[in-house]
Amino acid sequence: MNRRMQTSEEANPLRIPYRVLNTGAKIPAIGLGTFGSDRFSPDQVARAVRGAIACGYRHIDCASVYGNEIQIGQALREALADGTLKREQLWITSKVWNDMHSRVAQACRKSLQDLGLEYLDLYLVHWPFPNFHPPQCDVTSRSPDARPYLHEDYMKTWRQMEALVQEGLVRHIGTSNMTIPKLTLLLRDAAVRPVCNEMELHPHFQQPQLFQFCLDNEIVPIGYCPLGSPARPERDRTEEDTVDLEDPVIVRIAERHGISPAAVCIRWAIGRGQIPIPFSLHHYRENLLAAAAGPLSDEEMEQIRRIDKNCRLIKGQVFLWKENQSWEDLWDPNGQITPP
Ligand code: NAP
Ligand code: SBI
Repeated sequence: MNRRMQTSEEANPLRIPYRVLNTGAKIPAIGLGTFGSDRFSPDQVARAVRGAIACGYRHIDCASVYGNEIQIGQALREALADGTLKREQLWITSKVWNDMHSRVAQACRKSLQDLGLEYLDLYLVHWPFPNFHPPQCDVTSRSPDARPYLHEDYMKTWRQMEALVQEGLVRHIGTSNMTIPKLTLLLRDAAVRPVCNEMELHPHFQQPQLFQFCLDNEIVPIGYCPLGSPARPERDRTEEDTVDLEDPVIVRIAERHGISPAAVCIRWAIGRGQIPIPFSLHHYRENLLAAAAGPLSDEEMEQIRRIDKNCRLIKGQVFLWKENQSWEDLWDPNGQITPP
C-alpha cells in the first residue's frame, strides 16, 4: 500500500462516499447538521460534533444563526489537538445570515473566529432574502425591515462571496434555498460559480425539477431535513405536513433490510446523488453507518421516487416581506422570480 492510500484510509476509515464538486474538490457525502433549534443547547450540539468526529464524520454543517459556532469551535479544536486528525481532513461549512448580506466578510471572519479556523471549506448564502428576523420569531409576524429578493442585491452579496475565495478565507462558495429562476440568473452573472445549493430534500419533498437543474449545472444538491426534521420547532409545523419516517414504503424497505426508516432515507439520499446532513444527538453513528452501507436496489429507489408528496416543511414564513403574502411566493411558484 502506498503512502497516499494509507493517508486516505486513515482519513476515511469507514469509506464514507464523497461527491466531486465542480472545482474537483471532494466533499463527504454525509454531513452532521448542527441546528439545535430552541430545544438543544450549544453544548449539547458541540458534544454531538465531538462524538460524530470520533466515529468518523468528516463534514459538519454549521451556520452563525444556529448560535453555537463558539462551542462547535471548541469541539473542533479538541478533535484536531493531538495532530492525528488534520484540518484538511475535515469539511466545515458555515453560512452568512440574512442581516449580513452587505457585510459578508465581517460575517465570515466572525464565523472563522468562533469556529477557531483559518478557512472554511464552504461558505453559503443562507437565504436569498436580505431581511433580518430574529431566530426566536413568531411566524405570523412580519419583520419591519423585511425586503424582497432582488437579483442586483443578491449579486452584490455574491461579489463579496467571490472576494472571500480570492482572499483564501473560504475554499468554495455556494447557495442555499435558491430556486431555478434565481440560480439561472446567478449562473449567468457569477465569476465564481456556486458549487452547491443547500435545499430541503427528503422522500416526501424531492424537488425533482430543481434537483435535476442542479445536476445539469454541476451544482451539488445538499439536502437539509433529510429525515423530515421530526424535531423541528412548532413554528415550522402545519397540519398538512406528512411524516417520512412513518411512510409505509420507507418502513417496508427498512424492515426488509433490518435497518431503521432513517437509514433508508439516508441511503436513498446518497444513492440519488444528494448530500444529506442529518442533525442528531443520539443517532449519528447509525446514520454514518447507513451512509457507508451502499445503495438501495434500483427497484427500492424507484418505489421511494413515487412517494414524493411535495411536502415542504421549512416554508420560510419568517422571510415574507408583505402582509397577505403566501409562503409559496418565496419559492417562485410560477417559474419566475416573484416580483417585489
Ligand atoms: P433532520 O436531520 O431531518 O432531523 C433531525 C432529527 O431526526 C433529530 O431530532 C434527530 O434526533 C432525529 N434523528 C436523527 N437520526 C435519526 C435516526 N437514525 N433515527 C431516528 N431519529 C433520528 O432535520 P433538521 O435538523 O431540521 O435538518 C438537518 C440539518 O440541516 C440542520 O441541523 C441544519 O444543519 C440544516 N438545515 C439547513 C437549512 C438551511 O436553510 N440551509 C434549513 C434547515 C436545516 P436525535 O437528536 O435524537 O438523534
Ligand atoms: C434559525 F436559527 C432561525 C430561523 C430559521 O428559519 C428557517 C429554518 C432555519 C434555517 O435557516 N436553518 C435551519 O436549520 N433552520 C432557521 C434557523
